[in-house]
Amino acid sequence: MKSHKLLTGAGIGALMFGMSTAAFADNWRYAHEEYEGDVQDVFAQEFKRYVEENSDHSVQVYRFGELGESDDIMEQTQNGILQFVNQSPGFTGSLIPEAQIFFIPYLMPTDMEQVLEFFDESKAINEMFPELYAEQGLELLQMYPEGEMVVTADEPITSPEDFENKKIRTMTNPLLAETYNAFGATPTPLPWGEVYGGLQTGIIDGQENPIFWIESGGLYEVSPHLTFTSHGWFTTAMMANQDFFEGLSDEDKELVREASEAAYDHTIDHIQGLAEESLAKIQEASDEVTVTRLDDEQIQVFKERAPQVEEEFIEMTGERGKELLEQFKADLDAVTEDAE
Ligand code: 6CS
Repeated sequence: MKSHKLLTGAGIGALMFGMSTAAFADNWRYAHEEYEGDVQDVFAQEFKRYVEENSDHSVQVYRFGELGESDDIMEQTQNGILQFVNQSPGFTGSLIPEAQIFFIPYLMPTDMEQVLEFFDESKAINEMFPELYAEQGLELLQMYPEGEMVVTADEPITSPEDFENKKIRTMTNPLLAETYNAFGATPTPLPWGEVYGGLQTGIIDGQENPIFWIESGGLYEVSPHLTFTSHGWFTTAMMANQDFFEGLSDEDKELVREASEAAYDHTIDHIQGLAEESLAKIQEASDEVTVTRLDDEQIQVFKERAPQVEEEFIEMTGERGKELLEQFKADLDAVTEDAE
């Protein structure tokens, strides 16, 4: 009786599922980690536009805070409550340790064109990472950079000595904490929601983020000394719940892939010149802000501390991490050699 009931239920489910993919318009839920007009929102809105203009489906976009913190929206996606999520490796690093590769300092070049070419062509990004995400039930659709990381603090930072006794907020992955340990600071991992208040009350003395976010989140108001350290890029990733994705018709799978391509292209256009515009807005809004750009000699002192973070990455991720790192470096070499 029970199995008969189950079969009937499954049959009805299959029927409904078939109908929903073939005949009905679906409403897909998509959450990201940022606010209106920020880079992840630009991506999500373009994805939504493409899906809605090219199908009968609709996409409901949830921004930061509407469904919780970054870890909450990832959990909701893995549980199938959300169909799509944009979560940055800064947070995914605790779920997929290899994603922490983006936090090995001075691995990526500073030149934006080279960085963009790397994301387009890298085997590590486009072939190896999808497999790692799939192990967590996630269909990785795009990885993309948002901007170069800039440190903000209560004083300008030019050397590891300046970082001494400074509590620097990091996203919640262990390798990024290692980077700030290596830089001479006291790393303080926190979710995003606690950063502005933490800086305001002095619980933390500084943090790192791309300039557009320092401007849009008003971080410069409470952490006015900006240092360009050239040590890395804020990278993010957009993905789908894999069971949901695999259950789509071929036509809808293609639609989702094309929409994520369109969103990627649109977002890459959006980030060109964004850092310069955001810095100009910050300088317009505040007389207190200082901008320090480390020179080659100062950068060298921080760079010398990168190998210990790389070793820690291999320690945390083993053979697979080592293979990923080798491919990542080969892909980067290909891009930087092209430029020579
Ligand atoms: O620092 C953070 O936690 C946030 N930074 C950016 C640029 N996007 C979302 C993330 O939560």
